[in-house]
Amino acid sequence: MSDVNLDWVDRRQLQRLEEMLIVVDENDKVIGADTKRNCHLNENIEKGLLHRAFSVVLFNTENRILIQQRSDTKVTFPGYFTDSCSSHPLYNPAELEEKDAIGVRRAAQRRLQAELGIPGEQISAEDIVFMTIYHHKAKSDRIWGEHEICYLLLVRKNVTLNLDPSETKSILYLSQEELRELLERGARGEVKVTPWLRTIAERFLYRWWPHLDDVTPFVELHKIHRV
Ligand code: DMA
Ligand code: MN
Repeated sequence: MSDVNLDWVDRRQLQRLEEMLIVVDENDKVIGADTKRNCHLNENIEKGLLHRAFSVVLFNTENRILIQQRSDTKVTFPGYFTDSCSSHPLYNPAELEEKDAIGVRRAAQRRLQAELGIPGEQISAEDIVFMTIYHHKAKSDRIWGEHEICYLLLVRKNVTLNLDPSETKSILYLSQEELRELLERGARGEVKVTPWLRTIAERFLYRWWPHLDDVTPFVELHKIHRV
């Protein structure tokens, strides 16, 4: 590991590399645990290592989506514009619990508080709707990347924010048209946009957006989209 340069990463992000994540197979069956560090090294991903994750898309009551710009000191995808909050459930009993995806929804509540400072009482696990799952792989740089079975979670709520600068540099609330423009600027290389934000928008969000009052027809609990 001595050849891995982490000079730009802050201390808290370095400590978080020791978190224990949930290792799964391609059908999301739990097969073990490994560190956040090992799960995100391309050399392990190339051998098939896959972990459980989640993406939250948070809309306010004006139907604008919260987009965050990741901190410049994150290990993967620093400074990129991305979904509202993405992270991983940890390998502990509360976050491993699979009934109604409650473990993943608990993890989402924890990270909405940690990254964006949303008070726990403003978003309960019941406010977090499990929509579907996608399986994605993406390189951040030569060393680091993602390979995840990712639960896509939707929240529609007005919330108060208090950003943690080690996680999140800034946020925007965008209309559908403004998100399209951001992705176009990303495609032209004017801003950096995470590959999974583009995937989520194109595969799911543009279809859901006109129906945010009732997204239940779009819920696909037993499907894993391969993207
Ligand atoms: C990982 O997100 C999850 C996805 C869906 C790419 P992340 O790198 O923001 O994780 P964390 O916030 O735990 O560092
Ligand atoms: Mn990950």
